[in-house]
Amino acid sequence: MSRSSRSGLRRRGTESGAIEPRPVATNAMVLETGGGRYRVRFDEDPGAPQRPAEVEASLRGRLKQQARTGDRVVIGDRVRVERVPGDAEVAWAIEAVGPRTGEVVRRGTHQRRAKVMAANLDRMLVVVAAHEPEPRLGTVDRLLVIAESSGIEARVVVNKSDLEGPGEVVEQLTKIYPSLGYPTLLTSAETGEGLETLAEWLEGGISALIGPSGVGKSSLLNALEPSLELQTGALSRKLSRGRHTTVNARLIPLRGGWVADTPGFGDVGIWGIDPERLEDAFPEFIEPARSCRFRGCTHLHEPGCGVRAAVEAGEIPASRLASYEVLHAEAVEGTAPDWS
Ligand SMILES: Nc1nc2c(ncn2[C@@H]2O[C@H](COP(=O)(O)OP(=O)(O)O)[C@@H](O)[C@H]2O)c(=O)[nH]1
Ligand SMILES: [Mg+2]
Ligand SMILES: [Zn+2]
Repeated sequence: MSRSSRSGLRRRGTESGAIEPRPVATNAMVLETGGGRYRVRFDEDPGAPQRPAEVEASLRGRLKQQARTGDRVVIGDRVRVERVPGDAEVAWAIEAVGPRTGEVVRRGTHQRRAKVMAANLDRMLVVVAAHEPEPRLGTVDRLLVIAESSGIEARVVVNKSDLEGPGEVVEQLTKIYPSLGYPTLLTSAETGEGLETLAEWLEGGISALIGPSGVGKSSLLNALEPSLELQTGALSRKLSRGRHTTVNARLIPLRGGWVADTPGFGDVGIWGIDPERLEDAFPEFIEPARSCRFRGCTHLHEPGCGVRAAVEAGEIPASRLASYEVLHAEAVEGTAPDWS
């Protein structure tokens, strides 16, 4: 399936919360953030054998000014880290942030400001459960749009394949998404089904598992790497939240790659997508949209719409057009439901 360029999908002038990136020579990647401290991992460098592999760093100068006004350095960021001169203790500071690709943005809770969750993601795995919670096609579409609008390769994971649900939606999931070009995998953290393929999907680069609470994202990672001991179960999460436990955003090493573990990464609203560019996040709309009678057809109500004709002809699943309509309205409003 041919994929269009996703650059320009974002509304121009939308504040992404990103620190102004500069083309700098970076030497490290941010692994963990929280409380104004940043754990970074240096790139391998034979010329710097005395340097530790990982250090905790603070932000320096201009970056700190920006950070105070809400901009942030996030996990996955490529950074330039240097020793702070004249410090008795060995101290390190982030001096600059490199340009980002694959930046994931969500709406901040109770605020109209975008929040960058992670930078430089190579792929997103949209995770739903076959049962408990019941899968919804609209949720998958929403999360795929977030991946597409960030220019990130996306795949679909249907976990809890061991549970007997109504089955009908699972059948739709495994039929619809592969036909749209999204590889789709059935997994079970309980029986181990699909885990070897999942491990292959996570190999190399930075991945993020996104999806509603309780679908088994943490369980899947634990099943692949038991030493992670990630907390699982909706109940325990609520308890920890009540105790004001700070959970940092971090990158977890897994099978030669990295997986983003970010609080609040599960339920995301779309942010800053230009309604006119939303169709670009629906790759199967591109071809039929060429035959829309009107230029700039929104595919909502115009006569002679090629996309709606393709839906009527059964070439595009009706659920995709329904999701497009919901997300288009949200993009126009510039808001998203608060899922927390
Ligand atoms: N039957 C079954 N239960 C699962 C599976 N994966 C996770 N669970 C259960 O679903 C609940 C939520 O899992 P969790 O990993 O915390 O979901 P997360 O919120 O997406 O990280 C836990 O009680 C898990 O034991 C699975 O493949 N099969
Ligand atoms: Mg979890
Ligand atoms: Zn149209």
